Amino acid sequence: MLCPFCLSEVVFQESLEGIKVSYVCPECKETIPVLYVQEYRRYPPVVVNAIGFRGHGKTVYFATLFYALRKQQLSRFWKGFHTMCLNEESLEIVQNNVNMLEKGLLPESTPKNFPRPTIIRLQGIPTYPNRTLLFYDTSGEAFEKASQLVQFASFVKRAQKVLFLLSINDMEDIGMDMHNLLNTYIIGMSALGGQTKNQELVVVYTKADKISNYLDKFSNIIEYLREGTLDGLSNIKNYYKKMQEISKELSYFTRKVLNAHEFLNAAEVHFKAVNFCIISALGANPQGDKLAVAITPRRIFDPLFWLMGKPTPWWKWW
Ligand SMILES: Nc1nc2c(ncn2[C@@H]2O[C@H](COP(=O)(O)OP(=O)(O)OP(=O)(O)O)[C@@H](O)[C@H]2O)c(=O)[nH]1
Ligand SMILES: [Mg+2]
Ligand SMILES: [Zn+2]
Repeated sequence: MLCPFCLSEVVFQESLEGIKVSYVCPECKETIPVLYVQEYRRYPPVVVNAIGFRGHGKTVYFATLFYALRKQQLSRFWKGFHTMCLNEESLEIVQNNVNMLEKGLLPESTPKNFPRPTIIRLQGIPTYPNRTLLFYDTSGEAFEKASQLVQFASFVKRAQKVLFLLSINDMEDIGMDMHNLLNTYIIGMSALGGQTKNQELVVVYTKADKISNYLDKFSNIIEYLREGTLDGLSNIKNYYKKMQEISKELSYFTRKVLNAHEFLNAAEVHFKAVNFCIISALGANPQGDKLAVAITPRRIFDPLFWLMGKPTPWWKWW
């Protein structure tokens, strides 16, 4: 089983103290949530990662995702849907993020260290099997140098799909910055002994509310964003099809508008697949470190669906 703290493949050690059962990782000695171990096969883990430069929206994205999963009453669209935090620490993180956003506050820049995961189960999304999501968020500084990535972001090696979060307005030389991030990632992964060829890359353009000037010829994408986050969720199969369409348009946008030719060419060679999506976690530009209006996230489930893969009818799960 995958240890959520050190990401080694291990057999957890069980110990009984009176009637209390606990599990410990033999590698990192962390205590593992009991439900994680006992129901590992029913809720397999997915490594949710966010790779990107400082200030490009990684932490805010995760915060709004926790907010949406907890507060947007998704069971209106998906009968039986619910989330479950697997330890106290994760529940606290989720609650703190929800409270913070409701008060109109934003998270601080993330310190550079090997992150502890936020562990959340998802259950009841139609056509998707149950999953345990392991969210890892570290400082963008960890992605500026391959040696830093190896030290602070080695969780990427265990990810089947990797999310590159890129804020177009926060890059000086877009094509080169994108290419540099990819290059750093590829060197880091090779130093970790990982194979990017076995991974899928998902490029997530963040802060979409700030890039309308880039998108003026892409009315389909503007309309898709305008419709919000919840539109279309009740029909996952169609939702996924639409995501694929948007991905193709964003690939074209990356080549023709952003001129990120080398990034695209290199990504296609080094990854099993490359897909694109676009989000606005906040829905509007904040004023300093505060929100001027309540958050209205746009399309923030798309990266999550790309991570979880193609929806499959339940009879094909076996
Ligand atoms: N307009 C707009 N601004 C955003 C959005 N998301 C994040 N921001 C702004 O970007 C800032 C940085 O976002 P973070 O999520 O903290 O960035 P990060 O990638 O985690 O940065 P590090 O932790 O330093 O690596 C926030 O404080 C917001 O001001 C968005 O959807 N729209
Ligand atoms: Mg951060
Ligand atoms: Zn461990």
